[in-house]
Amino acid sequence: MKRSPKGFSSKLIHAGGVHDEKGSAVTPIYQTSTFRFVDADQGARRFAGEEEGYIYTRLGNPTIEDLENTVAELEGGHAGLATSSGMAAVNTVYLTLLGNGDHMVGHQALYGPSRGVMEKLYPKFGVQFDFIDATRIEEIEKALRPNTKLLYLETPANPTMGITDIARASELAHARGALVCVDNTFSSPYLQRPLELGADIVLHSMTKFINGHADIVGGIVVAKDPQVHEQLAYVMKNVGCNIDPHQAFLARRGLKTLAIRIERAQENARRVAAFLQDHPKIEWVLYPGLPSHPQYELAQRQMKGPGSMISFEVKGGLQAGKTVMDNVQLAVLAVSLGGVETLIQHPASMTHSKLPAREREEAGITDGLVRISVGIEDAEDIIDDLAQALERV
Ligand code: LCS
Repeated sequence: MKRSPKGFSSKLIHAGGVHDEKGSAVTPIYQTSTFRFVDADQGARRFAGEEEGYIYTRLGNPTIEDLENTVAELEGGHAGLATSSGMAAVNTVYLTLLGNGDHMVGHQALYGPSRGVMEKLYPKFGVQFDFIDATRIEEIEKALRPNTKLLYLETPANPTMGITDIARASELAHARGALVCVDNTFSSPYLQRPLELGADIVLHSMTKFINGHADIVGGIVVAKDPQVHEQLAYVMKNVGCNIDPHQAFLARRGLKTLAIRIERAQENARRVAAFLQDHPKIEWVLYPGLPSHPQYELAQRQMKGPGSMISFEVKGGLQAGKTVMDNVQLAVLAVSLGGVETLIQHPASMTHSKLPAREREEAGITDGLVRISVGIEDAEDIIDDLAQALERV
């Protein structure tokens, strides 16, 4: 196999390591459910693991492998498992690491369903959990128990933008024998690499920055340790939540421009955050690039840049926030994030609406919080759009 280049942007283009026999410069879409064996013995050898090669797409496919290898290399992990969605990635981790009598500690402000599914589905498997404020390291320390198997973090968190010290949290969890998984969706490996900071598993909703074009749903899990990868792979392949080759192809294609997309969106976001912070109709802004962010210094240390996600509240709360969302013209009023287009949404009634109001309140997801995923349009246009919508308030 060819050696991968050192630089992150070069890896975005050249990593993957799957080369087409016919010489296609880009790994093609192997749109097939199954792979022909030359004879019965070869089929048997592949099933026995005695010969490398493909068997059946749920178990592995060159297009999917190219994407998995690339993301694993970008994150500095052993191997990746691409899944049908980000939630499939989250559940692959939960199902692999947690069983009857096991305990998980999670950050209180995760993407709504990442918390909701644990609270609703996993008690029937005997899994115990505590959701705490993981931006406070002492809260993590207090919550870890002898039976804690997983510390589950999302940093920056959706949608509160709270940031956890991954290195310190990992030390604490490891001292108690628990593994650490970080949902790195908001940062992408371009801005933050949790495995290098001490985490054991990193996952993404590839629906977001990795694909970057709001045209597929997908997820990925990358483990640092080969044994953990094998356990995750068993669950993913037998639950059958693999990604489709065509989706994988699009995600691999989108990934090539990750660095330039993030740089541009981040530059726009810095300007949008500064505009919002100075606006008389804005109550508060949460953006890791603003010194007013509660974990500003940690963000500077842990992340290469603050990214392009911003949460804010308009003076007048929910009603005023709705006026802004109903009057934007360039920004798209829609959930999801991390695409080339600017998106705006209301977590309390949309992405986080299934959580009880008390849990949202404790986690800092106020009714007036509006979340914006800043795209790569011209910053002036995004700011003009928000300015005219704010004028209606
Ligand atoms: N993790 C994070 C941090 C997310 O933001 C999402 C989706 C997921 C996991 C799940 O990924 P999916 O299954 O959708 O690919 N976040 C969404 C959001 O904030 N708005 O719509 C979806």
